[in-house]
Amino acid sequence: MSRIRELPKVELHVHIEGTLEPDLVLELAADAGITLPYPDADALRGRYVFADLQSFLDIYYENLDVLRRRHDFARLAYEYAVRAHSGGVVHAEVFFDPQAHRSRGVPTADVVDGLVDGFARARTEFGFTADLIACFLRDRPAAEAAETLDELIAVDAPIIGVGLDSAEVGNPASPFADVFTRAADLGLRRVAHAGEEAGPESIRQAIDHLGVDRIDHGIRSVDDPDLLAELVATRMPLTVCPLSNVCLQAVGDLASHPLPDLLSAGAHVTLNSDDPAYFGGYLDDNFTAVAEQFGLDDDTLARLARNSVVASFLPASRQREII
Ligand code: ES4
Ligand code: ZN
Repeated sequence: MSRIRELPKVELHVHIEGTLEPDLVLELAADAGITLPYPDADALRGRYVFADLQSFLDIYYENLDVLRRRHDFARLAYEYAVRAHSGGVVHAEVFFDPQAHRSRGVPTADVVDGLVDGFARARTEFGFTADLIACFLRDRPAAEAAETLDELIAVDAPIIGVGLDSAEVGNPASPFADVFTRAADLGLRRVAHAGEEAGPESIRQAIDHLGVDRIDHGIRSVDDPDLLAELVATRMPLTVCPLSNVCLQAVGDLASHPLPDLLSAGAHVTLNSDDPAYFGGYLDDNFTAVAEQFGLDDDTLARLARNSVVASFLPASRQREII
């Protein structure tokens, strides 16, 4: 469907570390003299069969070893921007995981400066823009999230918001309430992964304890009609990632994805790629997959694209330009 690429879109749920393509893993490893336990990119890709979120996270964190220098993060950001832009993404609000790099001895300043370098190049070359959202790891202590926020402030990181990601089941949002309140007091936006693997109560916690502006995933809201009605009434954006949900077996297959139920309930749904290097596609691929699976008409596809602009943290003036 060529029309999908032509629709101007904003991507609201993409982990920059999840855009690390196997070819780039190999290239960066060769540059840094790192010996990998597999011979080539196809062998690495062959390991991308996931039973659940944790089995994906294990490989995702392992691959980060090749990202060491500021320049590596610049390359990562630039390559994502090139690919996303080719599919009609004009702006992205991009997650990164400072703790996953700091714990490996990579300074947060190098991570942030590298991402800023890569996106600055994309902006100059083809007008693509990006903003950064720092995610705290929910399977690490809340005190570490607080230290991470301190460090982001200390290095003057140009972030627009904070998020919460990593393993959801068994790691509730409530311990992160204080660090999210502090972020809000600093004028930062707040988002959190919720209702991806855990149930509706996880979404409820993100709203009540973290005061989020958007819910990342949120698909399990369909299991609680009262919650779903509330999300609809408050126009709470959901950053839904269909190919991710299939790959991580959050849904049995694409045909049983709750996207049509969310749409018919009137939820503020946006489509996103999550970790496109791992889940079989970028944003345009996610649009194409659901358009074909559910027979979505052009009006619905245009509505989904428009939702992504409206749910973004861009100023209203830029939103109007994009729409
Ligand atoms: C993630 Cl798919 C997903 N869920 C939770 N945390 C993540 N970090 C990177 N990808
Ligand atoms: Zn995610």
